[in-house]
Amino acid sequence: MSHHDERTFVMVKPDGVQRNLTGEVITRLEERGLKLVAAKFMQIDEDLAQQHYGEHEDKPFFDDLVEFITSGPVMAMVWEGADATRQVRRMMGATDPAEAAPGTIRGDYGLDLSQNVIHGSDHEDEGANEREIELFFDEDELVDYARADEPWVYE
Ligand code: RTP
Ligand code: MG
Repeated sequence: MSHHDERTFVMVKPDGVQRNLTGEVITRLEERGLKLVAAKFMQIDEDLAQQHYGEHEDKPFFDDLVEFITSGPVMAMVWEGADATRQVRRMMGATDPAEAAPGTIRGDYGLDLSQNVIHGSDHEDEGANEREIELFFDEDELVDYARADEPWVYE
């Protein structure tokens, strides 16, 4: 990991998995030059969902959010790259797909505020990326490797 790289937590939500968009999301992140360092296809239980979305526990939509994110399997991942957290958020687009720009993942595939395909750590929430990575992955599940194209992608 070079000095300007950071890691961010990304998840294809249950709607994205059901709609066969897992590969599309991975392809977009790969083609953008981000590097995959961990992936886990898994079912989130209620306890993990409540921790992951803990910042929203007082919001009226919290119970629906927990129910939705536990409604089917997700693809949880860690991606690495320069300014990765913010870059992924830009690629995701606005939370509400109706407001998300065309060309963004939510703008192209999102259906509604719940079924918005993808989660990414909030770049405006300091340390959210590291907290979420720790919540979903053990240290030894983060794969340390060099990729052949690393020198030219960011230079
Ligand atoms: P996410 O955490 O899932 O990546 O989404 P986000 O940062 O773009 O949006 P956030 O404010 O963190 O909200 C988390 C998820 O809660 C649902 N939501 N519902 N009914 C509502 O007003 C409302 N607001 C947010 C969305 O599914 C959003 O992705
Ligand atoms: Mg969020």
